[in-house]
Amino acid sequence: MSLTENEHVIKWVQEMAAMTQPDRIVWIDGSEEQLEELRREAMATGELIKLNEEYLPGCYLHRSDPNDVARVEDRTFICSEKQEDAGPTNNWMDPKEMYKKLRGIFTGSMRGRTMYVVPYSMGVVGSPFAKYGIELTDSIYVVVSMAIMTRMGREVYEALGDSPDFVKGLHSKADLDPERRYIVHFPQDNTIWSVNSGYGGNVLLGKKCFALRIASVLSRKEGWMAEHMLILGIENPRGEVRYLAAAFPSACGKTNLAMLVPPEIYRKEGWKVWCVGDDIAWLRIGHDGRLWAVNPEFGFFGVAPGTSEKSNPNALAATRKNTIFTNVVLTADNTVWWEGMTDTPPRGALNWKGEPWDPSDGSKGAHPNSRFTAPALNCPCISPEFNNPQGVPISAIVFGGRRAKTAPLVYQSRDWYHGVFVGSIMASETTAAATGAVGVVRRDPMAMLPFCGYNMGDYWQHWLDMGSKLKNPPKVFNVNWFRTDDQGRFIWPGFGENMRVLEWIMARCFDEIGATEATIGYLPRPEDIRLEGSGVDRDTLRVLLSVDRELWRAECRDIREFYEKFGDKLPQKLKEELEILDTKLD
Ligand code: OXD
Ligand code: MN
Repeated sequence: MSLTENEHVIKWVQEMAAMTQPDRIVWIDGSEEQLEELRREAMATGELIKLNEEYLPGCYLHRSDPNDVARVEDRTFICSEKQEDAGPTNNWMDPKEMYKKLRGIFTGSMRGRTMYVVPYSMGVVGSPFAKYGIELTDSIYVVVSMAIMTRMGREVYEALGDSPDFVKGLHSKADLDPERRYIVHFPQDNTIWSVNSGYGGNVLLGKKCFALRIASVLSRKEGWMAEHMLILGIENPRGEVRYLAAAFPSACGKTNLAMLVPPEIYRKEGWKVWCVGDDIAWLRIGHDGRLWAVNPEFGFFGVAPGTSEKSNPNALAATRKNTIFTNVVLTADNTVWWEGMTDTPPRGALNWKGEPWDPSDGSKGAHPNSRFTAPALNCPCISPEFNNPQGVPISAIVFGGRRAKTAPLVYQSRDWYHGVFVGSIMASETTAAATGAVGVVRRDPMAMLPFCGYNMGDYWQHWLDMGSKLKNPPKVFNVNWFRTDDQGRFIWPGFGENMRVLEWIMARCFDEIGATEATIGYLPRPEDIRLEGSGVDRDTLRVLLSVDRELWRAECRDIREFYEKFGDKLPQKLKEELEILDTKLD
């Protein structure tokens, strides 16, 4: 029986059911009893495996199809009415044509299955930031994962009332055919259709699809921002908590930074770090003219390999109960393991495909993109403001990437507009972890390249416009934890030691410390970054803060080439910033 009288919801569910033809429709109410019944059903079919209740209470393992283990950017589309509104960095197809193609695939795709109707909120239900969505899916894995990743359940219908203002998500695993896999966004219809995948990033539609791609379009229309950013609070020994939001491309340590453990000398002085979010930030202008942020999600969908007691004890602790693991190793005592969790792989375990695994043959036990889906409230350093419907005030925006030589450890932009330029030229060098050439520079503006639901040129203009509306904009910084020496070894220790850089950033935001003006922006004076206990000496810090003109001239040429893709959508202001940089380098 339907849980709402909202005629827009009912009509749409009927239409989608007429197309996909499920045997039955189940309306998800968010209750623990209903979820428990679904988990039991999924255990009976092998879709979920119950883990050791003593060590991992309420935890399950899920294995995705081996051909379906990651987001598929080449099969992800933004079907705006006009191609130029999707821009040069998105796949596009005429929406009419795409609907026709997808109707062909969805027709009868749920035959013999159940369609679950999943109401969810991105943000605290009823908060000024909140947006609502309904996902129709034929996957129990999706239902139970959405219950972790979002605020899900019948209260969403109460908040929605009879409004048509909800994001319509349709997902079917269909037959998991990679050739007919599509992740498609229709921004003008607030609609997402995802088919032939069961992998989280493609099918938990509240996350990348709604909270970034669709929300980026809505936020431009409505005057706010949807960003691929972590949010963290830094509490100083005086008890003041100051917040920053930070964007990094993948494989740059975003989750580790979001849950940073300060070095011992800082902890002794009373410094603390609070995690508000690890992946997505929605930002609005507050009455005070500052930018305020919420994390619209309710859980973490984190990469498992590399997560350990040493690298990220907070993330590990978050996964110790009520968590779903995907594509990790199953040990003989029914717990989980992945590369980098401990030094010694378990014996007698099954690999991510469920096959007996012999670590000595050199194969990986967990898939490199294996994941945990964990409740945010499990995290020991979750911010007391996590559920604050007003969000937290942002003092700093931090961009970053992985650069061996070019970018210094940290620099500050001259103002908001220069900061937008710094975000627009974000880039990362490829690592040996991925296939393809190592050290190739890949531009990923604001870490939004795969997530911006409209033309990136318009997106930059929106950033510039937001600055004009902010009486008190955050200061904008760029960091690089990945400078190397001539042997290719990292010279900055990273992880918790990054606290030393965050301290400088916050001091700059509150005018508590000076800086040196350089060609690319403001740099720390070497004596202003605290080094006691870091293992880094002042001379090394000088190297970390150095700016090589020749490399930056080459960088300017590369940026110019990248910018050319955007034609007349490239904001004039960014062109000017590039000219200023070019001139300063001469
Ligand atoms: C993620 C991603 O999964 O950015 O968060 O790919
Ligand atoms: Mn992400």
